[in-house]
Amino acid sequence: MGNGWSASNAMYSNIQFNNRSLHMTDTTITHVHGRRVWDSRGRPTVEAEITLACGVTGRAIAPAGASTGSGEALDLRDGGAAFGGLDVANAVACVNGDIANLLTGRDASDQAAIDKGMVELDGTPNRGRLGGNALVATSMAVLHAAAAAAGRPVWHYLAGDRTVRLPLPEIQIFGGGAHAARRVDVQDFMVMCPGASSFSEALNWTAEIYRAAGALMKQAGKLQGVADEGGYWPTFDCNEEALDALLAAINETGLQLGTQVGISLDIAASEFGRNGSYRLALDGRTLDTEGMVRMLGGWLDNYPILSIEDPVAEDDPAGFGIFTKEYGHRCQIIGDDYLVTNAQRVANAALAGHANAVLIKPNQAGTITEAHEALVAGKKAGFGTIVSARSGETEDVTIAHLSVGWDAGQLKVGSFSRSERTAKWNEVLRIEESLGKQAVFSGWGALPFQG
Ligand code: 2PG
Ligand code: MG
Repeated sequence: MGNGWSASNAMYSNIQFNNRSLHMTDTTITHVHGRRVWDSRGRPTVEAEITLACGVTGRAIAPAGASTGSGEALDLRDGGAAFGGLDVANAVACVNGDIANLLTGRDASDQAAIDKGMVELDGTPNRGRLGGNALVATSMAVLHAAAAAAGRPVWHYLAGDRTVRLPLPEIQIFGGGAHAARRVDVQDFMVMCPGASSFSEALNWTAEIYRAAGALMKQAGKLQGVADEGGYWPTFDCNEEALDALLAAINETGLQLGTQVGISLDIAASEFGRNGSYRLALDGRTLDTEGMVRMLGGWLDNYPILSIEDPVAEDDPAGFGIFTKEYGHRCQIIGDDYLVTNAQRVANAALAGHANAVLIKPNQAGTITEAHEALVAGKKAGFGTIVSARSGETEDVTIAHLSVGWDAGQLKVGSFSRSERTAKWNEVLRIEESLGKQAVFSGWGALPFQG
């Protein structure tokens, strides 16, 4: 299967084969190169390129969040006047300097040792010295190089002989929150199609919903372009109006609510809540934890919602506990800002009953190894595991491979427009095609409750 996969049939495979017949050859790192490239918000970011003794090269680009958890690995930004202080010259210099010195001569196939070495070299709890952006780009590039040396696509290199499933996609229809100037409080209004029979069918259904939502917005005179992740700009007067519009769009397609298609929300409550106090921008209300739980519970009763991410803020573990106890049996409850792709936090939350799913963002952790540890901790706890993009993305498709190779079950990438989003969906389509009859779609089985 891996041998049938060629870099040329992928739009951006991150892998360059200098000699396609090479397999399991010398995986010693001979060259590490960092460069500045640009992300989907037009901001600078870090690309790393790793060359091995056998001649293959792996390449990867760091993404960037806007609604970040305080416990995330810190991106190293230059400050100053240029590009709003967001330049990454220092992070690129770290790749070309300290990181290159550390990794040159090391074995790329020992990802754990590579990542441990970089974390130790950084020496800070938040990756602030070398930069989470420098680390994650390098860590992912090492993975791509090792996979290329093995002659396998990344997902297959990671999975080995284990069975994998194609992920259930979580796709944004309306943007909001920090990705749309806080036009509405909720950050992501998304759909999930667990009733589809395949990954590609789930995309077909979502495409129809996305189209219908755009047409309805246009009809209502409310179409005003798209937000950061490609979901329609949310010209709504209240959060519920967005939910109603989403329902109307799904109904237009004739798909069955609750059995074929459901709604998924990322409340991203850390963006408007602190110390148990939540200020809603739309109507000026301030809710306490109890009020938030009641409002979201009301939405769960009135709409076919299958998943809610960060229902309360990262500093409100008690709120996570109350919400999970009340609704965890019928809804996926995801910790993002709260769990920040950290294995220890996931294990603690599972013990305390504080969520039943975890978002896996490699750049929150800083390295591939740590992101994988968080995913394993989630699986061990029976959590849903969702590999996720950031709101600032690029053509890099690494996460598509992680979602399949790690058998995460779910993938969240943003909307159904903008090439940095469709690059990921399209890459999973290619993987699905390469699997042929062996392709299994996770569907309902990916969710941590009985659908
Ligand atoms: C999130 C992500 C993606 P950001 O909160 O889950 O929607 O946003 O990358 O801005 O943190
Ligand atoms: Mg989130």
